[in-house]
Amino acid sequence: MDHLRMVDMEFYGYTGCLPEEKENGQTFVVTVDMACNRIPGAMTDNLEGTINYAELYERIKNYVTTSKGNLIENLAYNIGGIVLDYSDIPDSVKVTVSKPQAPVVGMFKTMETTIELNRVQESGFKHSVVLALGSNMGDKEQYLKEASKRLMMSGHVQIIKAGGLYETEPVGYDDQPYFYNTVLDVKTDLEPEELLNLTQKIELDLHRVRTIKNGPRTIDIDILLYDDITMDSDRLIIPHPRMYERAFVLCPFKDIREYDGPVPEDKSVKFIGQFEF
Ligand code: PH2
Ligand code: MG
Ligand code: MG
Repeated sequence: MDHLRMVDMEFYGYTGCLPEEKENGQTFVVTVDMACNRIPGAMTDNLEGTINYAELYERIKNYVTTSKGNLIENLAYNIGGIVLDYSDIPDSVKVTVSKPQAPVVGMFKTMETTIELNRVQESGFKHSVVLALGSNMGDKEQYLKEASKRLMMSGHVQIIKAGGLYETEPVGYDDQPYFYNTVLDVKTDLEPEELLNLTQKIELDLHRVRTIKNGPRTIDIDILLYDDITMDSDRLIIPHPRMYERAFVLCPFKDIREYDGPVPEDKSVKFIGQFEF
């Protein structure tokens, strides 16, 4: 086995179960150990044949410094997902995350977890999907959080990253409250229509009642992109046909994906903060 290791990368992050950890943050030390039968670049001396650790570093840094989950285990698991997503070269990855300043009274060197992922085991979640979430009834932020939680609890969706949370002017049907909108970058093992069944079930369970088209809703979950497929069935059009006409989609979308196209300016969209799922 060949290995490429990124050792003791230090970041300031906000993962932790206690509110003060999410609020004040602390130092995280991350080691990523990638293994591959033979790293092609070892023979070819060509950067194409290996993992560009500078670029991967930026992705890991971006994730660790913006994520506000509870557990270092989950942080490590998601870093593993980012690594396997970034490059086809590693067959497996071992991620160690430690918090040397964990809020525990007593003497210790660090609090640490190691999570191992290999491609075969993870290939179940091989589809890359972007979901758009919106709510304009009740506790809007709570509805977005609850929907994210239910997606994860389904066992079929892993949230890789969330965009910002935005307060947005209604589009389409004007006489209704402002929305909260965000987008999620997720991995799933579900086919498009199976994923739609799940999102519709979550919408129903969260008391969404369909009355007026484009009218008020506790929660709306739309599939924007699914890998790079295009489809047009009775139930589902992918990419979402109106996504490029809507600033409430494109603003959070730009937080998670490369997008240089135009963003309509006819409706107001106000950034509130990073969406904490
Ligand atoms: N969703 C719609 C129609 N109009 N406007 C805003 N601002 N945000 C939404 O999520 C939204 C909308 C249909 O799903
Ligand atoms: Mg919608
Ligand atoms: Mg919808």
